[in-house]
Amino acid sequence: MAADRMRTPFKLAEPVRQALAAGRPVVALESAVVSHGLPHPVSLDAAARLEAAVRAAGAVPATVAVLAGELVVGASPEELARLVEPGAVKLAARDLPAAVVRRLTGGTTVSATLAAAEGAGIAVLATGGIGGVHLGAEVTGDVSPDLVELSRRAVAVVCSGAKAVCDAGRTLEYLETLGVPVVGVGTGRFPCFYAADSGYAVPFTASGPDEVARWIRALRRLGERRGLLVVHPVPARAALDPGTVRAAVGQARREAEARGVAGKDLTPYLLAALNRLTAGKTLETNLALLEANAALAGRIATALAG
Ligand code: PSU
Ligand code: MN
Repeated sequence: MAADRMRTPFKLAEPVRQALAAGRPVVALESAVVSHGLPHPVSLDAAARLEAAVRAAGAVPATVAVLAGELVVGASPEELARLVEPGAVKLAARDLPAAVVRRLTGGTTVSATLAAAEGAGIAVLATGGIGGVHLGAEVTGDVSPDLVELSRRAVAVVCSGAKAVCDAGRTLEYLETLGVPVVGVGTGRFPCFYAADSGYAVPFTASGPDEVARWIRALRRLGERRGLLVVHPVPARAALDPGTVRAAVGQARREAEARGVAGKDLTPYLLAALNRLTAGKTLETNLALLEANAALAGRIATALAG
């Protein structure tokens, strides 16, 4: 047991362990969206819906979280409930050692979830939007560690582009610099989270989950240990008008600046502000795209296992 622990510094839930051992499809889900991205208690309900969407696509969900210093891959509903309690923190990849030493409890961002997924041998991860190059990064230097982690973990990430508070063009440039392949599913455009088109094209379009699975296999055959960014636009029925989003993002950023919000507190602050400024519309859209991305990730994992 002790030796086991040293080889696998995380707790693998039994259904996830069994699926991985049998070569059945598994999808990793981040949990910063539960602890910090969505209001409580809606966020717990959303976590359950994302897991259900993965299951409906034929795969096993593995929501990653840190509970009292233990990295858990495949958190139970009871474990996830601890992420909406006071004191739960937002954990990026670089925060994991601190979380272990200080026995913290928190939601993992895409960067930390990528580290856990690769360690567990999970090939596909789903999220709403990755962190990217923030608007104004030329001054603040705020570039999400999600991008760097994507370039060094052999995990495909399904998302609706970068969060609306990011600069889509600069995010795409940075992904190119890092050597992260980007592929659109059912779109030739880089999505803008709440809106389907950021105004930028993606380098390649895949016809569906089977073709994405072929991309993942090709990366492996090439001996690459880097990720793949799979972008999937928000479902049309839930998409918001880009102009409305841009105006709300501008207002939210001005508020954050006036209050001196920065660093990893910025994203949660902006998301909450957007929800308030759009009278809940961004929340509805966020839930719709999260669910659609979880379902697509499940289909990709299934195609990869088949
Ligand atoms: N997208 C959302 N809600 C979120 C996030 C993304 O709709 O809460 C989270 C993800 O966990 C992502 C993180 O990895 O924000 C990025 O944060 P930062 O910009 O601080 O790197
Ligand atoms: Mn940041």
